[in-house]
Amino acid sequence: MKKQWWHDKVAYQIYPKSFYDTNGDGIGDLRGVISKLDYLKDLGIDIIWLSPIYPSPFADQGYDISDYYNIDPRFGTMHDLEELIAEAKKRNISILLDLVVNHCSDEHEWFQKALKNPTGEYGRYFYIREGKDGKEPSNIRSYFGGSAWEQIGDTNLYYLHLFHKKQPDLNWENPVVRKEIYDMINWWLEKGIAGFRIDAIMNIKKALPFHDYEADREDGLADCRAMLNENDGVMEFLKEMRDSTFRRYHAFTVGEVFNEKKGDLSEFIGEDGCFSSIFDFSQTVFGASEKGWYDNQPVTPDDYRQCCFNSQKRAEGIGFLSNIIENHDEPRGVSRYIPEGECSDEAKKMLATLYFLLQGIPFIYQGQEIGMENVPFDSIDQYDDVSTLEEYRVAQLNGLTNEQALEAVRRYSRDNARVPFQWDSSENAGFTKGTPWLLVSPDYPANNLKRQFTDPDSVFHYYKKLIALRKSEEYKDTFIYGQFIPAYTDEERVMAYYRIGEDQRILIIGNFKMAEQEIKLEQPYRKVLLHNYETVSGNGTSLLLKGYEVVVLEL
Ligand code: TEU
Ligand code: CA
Repeated sequence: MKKQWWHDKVAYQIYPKSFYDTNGDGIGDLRGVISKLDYLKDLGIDIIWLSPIYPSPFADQGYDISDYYNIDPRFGTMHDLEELIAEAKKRNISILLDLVVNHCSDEHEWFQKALKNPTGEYGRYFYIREGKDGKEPSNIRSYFGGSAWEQIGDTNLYYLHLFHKKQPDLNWENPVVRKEIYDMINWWLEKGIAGFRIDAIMNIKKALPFHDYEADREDGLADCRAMLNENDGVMEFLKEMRDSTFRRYHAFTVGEVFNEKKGDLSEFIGEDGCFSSIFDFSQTVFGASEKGWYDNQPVTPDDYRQCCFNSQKRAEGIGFLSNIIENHDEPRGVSRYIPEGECSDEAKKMLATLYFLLQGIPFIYQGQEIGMENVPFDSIDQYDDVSTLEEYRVAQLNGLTNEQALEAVRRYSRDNARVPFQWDSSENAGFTKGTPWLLVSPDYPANNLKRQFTDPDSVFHYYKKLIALRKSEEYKDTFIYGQFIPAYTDEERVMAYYRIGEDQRILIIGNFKMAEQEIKLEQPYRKVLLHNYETVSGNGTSLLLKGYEVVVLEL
């Protein structure tokens, strides 16, 4: 595989609104990010992905952009962003922005002009269609619930929004729109950012002409994915975008790609692929029900292992996936993948090790490095996230009591990951001197960075060691380019694999349960590279793993 500058990097996602607030308005800001650069450098981070910081009405927390060329005043100024890029560069850290171009905000100038003249030049920037017999042009459902079509005033015209009604979809079939987007991307790359995380990008290609699909719920609508699955040709847009923008700058791009078709992976992340990488979402979509969150099936340790191993196989020899346990759209990984009641510091360290040493680019989501867990919200009114509110309604509609519906959204709400970062034990977890925009998780007095900093056995210090190991001169080649081979797959609730380099053989093994587990080694080990307990038990040829013990061994 041809080596690329991003292959050996460790990335960190910042959700700016909840990272660190410097002016007391309760909202995290760019100066907050600047002030924590040394912290991130010390942790071992090379790449920072910032969730959207552009002007936005915040109908979907900044993923509804009203001006692609500016910074929302709540986050700061363009000068702050330039300073952030420059300060990051001094520390050898690259900045990625979030590229949200499937849709913009309904408050974007383009859409405002389109509303004034829906059949004119700007009308063609969007998907505007006539209604059918006084109803929507087709029966597709938006991701956030309800029809994906919104009526324009009292006309017979409707515009398409696959997400919130304040997020009208941009018409990628229109070459003028594509040119606007590519110009904007290049403008940002010129500013010195290293690339982008690319939002919801598989949605840009619609199956035209629009038509009805078989309804899949009682609302008579069909999941919009039925429409998306029907089309071909997204790759033409993606390659055109790459050639007009990223490729010219040697930019790093990571696509939010959910449903690439079998065999397509090399077109996405191969040497001539449209992106540098795409996220591996196989664990996050596992067990997801078409009916809604209330019907999702939990991911067992063996399912988790299977998802990771399948993805490793799928990408083998093709390219680098980006590996995560969580992001701003998902519950906390430690609350999701570690079975209920078993979430200890040891278990958190084990999960960290198991995903981090897979082949690919590891991403850490803010707070993950201190083991932040899901939040015990105790009322639906405490949630802000649009998709949480919709899933609560769907659960109620399907006969769940309010308490059961709350229980269901508590497991999956995006707000689990969106609450403020827990810096210390002072009021509001040290996140703000004002009133935080979203509840602070009540566990912050016990779990916060300051406390973990002083404890050498903390999850935080473990993450530092894990990152350092992956980047160490001695082992990095094996962790980055070494072959991946599953191990001990017959053992239940054991997740283990080898990474094999030129003349190194490393075993990563985790006991994904409370009970002890004996493991026969294929050969005696030479060295313990990382471990979440003080001592390794067993004799030279076997290991006796304690509950949630993980160990990285050089054989
Ligand atoms: O998410 C795209 C996405 O496909 C959604 O299905 C998302 O996983 C779902 O809403 C979770 O409930 C991206 C962003 O990451 C997300 O924050 C935005 O809301 C969305 O695009 C629209 O821009
Ligand atoms: Ca602020």
